Amino acid sequence: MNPSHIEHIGIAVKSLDDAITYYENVLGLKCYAIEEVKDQKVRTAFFVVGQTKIELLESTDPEGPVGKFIDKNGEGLHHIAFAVENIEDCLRETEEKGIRLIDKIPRKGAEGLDIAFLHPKSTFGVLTELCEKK
Ligand code: CMX
Repeated sequence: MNPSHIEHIGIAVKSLDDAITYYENVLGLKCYAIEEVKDQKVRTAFFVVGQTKIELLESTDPEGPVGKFIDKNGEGLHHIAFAVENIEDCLRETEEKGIRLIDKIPRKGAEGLDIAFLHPKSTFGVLTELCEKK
């Protein structure tokens, strides 16, 4: 798979506005985009740090993945996303190696990237996302 870099780190928050204030006023980062991803039931806010982004995730539905995560764990680190090339090949190889896929076929995520998730029960407890900019 050989990812080129960590594309982003996803952080689940209760309030996008409150969390943006922290990232801007304390860390001095600038939120450059807010986007709703309807099929994932989240609103996202993005910051750049070097080659990596921080993606804040606010749930728009308690039954969505982030809503359920916060209900169970509270706010915090939700997933890590690796930038890859040929995401379809990566998924096929990953499945052949016995890793459980959440998405067998890539779908469109925030910022128009092709994305797919690997199940945290197969990846040592870390929800893992592969993403490709096409
Ligand atoms: N990190 C680590 N473990 C997680 C997790 C996470 N983010 N989310 C859930 N889990 C664990 C749970 O703790 C639970 O573990 P136990 O069985 O030991 O209690 C197990 O996975 C099952 O969790 P669940 O609460 O029953 O939830 P579901 O099985 O319904 O869903 C998951 C879990 C990972 C399959 C689902 O959240 C999913 O499909 N995630 C991928 C999509 C996503 O997260 N979208 C939001 C971001 C979108 C974006 O970035 O644009």
